[in-house]
Amino acid sequence: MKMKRKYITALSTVIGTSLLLAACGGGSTPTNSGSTTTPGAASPAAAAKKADGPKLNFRLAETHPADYPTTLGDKKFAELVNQASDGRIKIDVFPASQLGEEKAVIEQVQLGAIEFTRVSTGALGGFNKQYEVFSLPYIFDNDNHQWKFLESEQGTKLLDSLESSRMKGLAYYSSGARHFYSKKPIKSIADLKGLKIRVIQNKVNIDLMNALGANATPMPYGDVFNALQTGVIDAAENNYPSYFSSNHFQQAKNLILDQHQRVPEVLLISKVAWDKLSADDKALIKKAALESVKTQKAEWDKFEKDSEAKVKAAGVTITDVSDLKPWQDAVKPVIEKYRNDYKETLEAIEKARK
Ligand code: GTR
Repeated sequence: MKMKRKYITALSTVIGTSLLLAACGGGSTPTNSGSTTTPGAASPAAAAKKADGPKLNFRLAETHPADYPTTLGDKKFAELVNQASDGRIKIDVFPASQLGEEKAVIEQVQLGAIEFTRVSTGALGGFNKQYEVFSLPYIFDNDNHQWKFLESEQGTKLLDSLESSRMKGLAYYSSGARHFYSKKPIKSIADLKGLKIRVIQNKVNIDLMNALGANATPMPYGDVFNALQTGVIDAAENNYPSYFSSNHFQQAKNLILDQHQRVPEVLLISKVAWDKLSADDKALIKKAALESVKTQKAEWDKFEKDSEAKVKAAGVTITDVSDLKPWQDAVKPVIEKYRNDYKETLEAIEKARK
């Protein structure tokens, strides 16, 4: 599986997407909505397609496996788009990083080679500075607080600001709280000292690990399991669903519920693909994305509980943090360092708290 994933990623990068599409048994690059293919110009595969088949065929890249809540959200989105367009628009969801790791996928999305993706705002922080705000520690009290902000005017503005990075944000998805997990026992901040901790690549994450006395080691999500196994890293951090579904819990059996970040997910489309769509298609895609949030949230709540139960049953040592204050104090300098850069957003987050 690992080999296959890497192989497909390399294939996609080296020889471009057209061959990959053929290998995957279909797909066509977007044409203007409603337009028909010029007779004679179509590929044999396209010509063989039934006349009443989809006119627009897109790909959606997803890091997580097929049963993960974000993937179920993606699939709901694809289904709603297909229904609302009477089968004219088909979006194929490629789970389990089949189209590449998040950073590589975002680059392809910027070029228009992949049309849709669902990624973490943590990964977007490496491409759009405004998104680093979500990696700041303890800025949200809980999921409700976060959703109040995400659905506010400023939250929507942030989603729209992706256009400057050649993407168009469609909707936010839930992602819970992130916690540290390590091969060695971690019972307090002091235990993080000197640990090599894998993070999603962005500047805030590096500052955050430094503030906690640890060493940040950015690497793709798909490499973390092996890196833990071989001792390249000592620890990593994520939410319950990722900790469980990635099997990281098998390698790093000590989890501390410090809730240092709440980093939402984003469903987005390439600006290249977006600009080719008709106004009607833009509207139905946006509507379907927002409608799919309900499914994703419900699946998230279920999977989060289920993951917690499963890692407990697997014998993971879990340390609860009853007082977050020492953690919040330790990372305050990170927030102060970035306060001016994200002034407007941080104020809106503060407002959403009340
Ligand atoms: C998960 C997130 C993924 C990916 C991963 C990571 O929580 O859903 O999209 O960003 O974290 O740590 O790389």
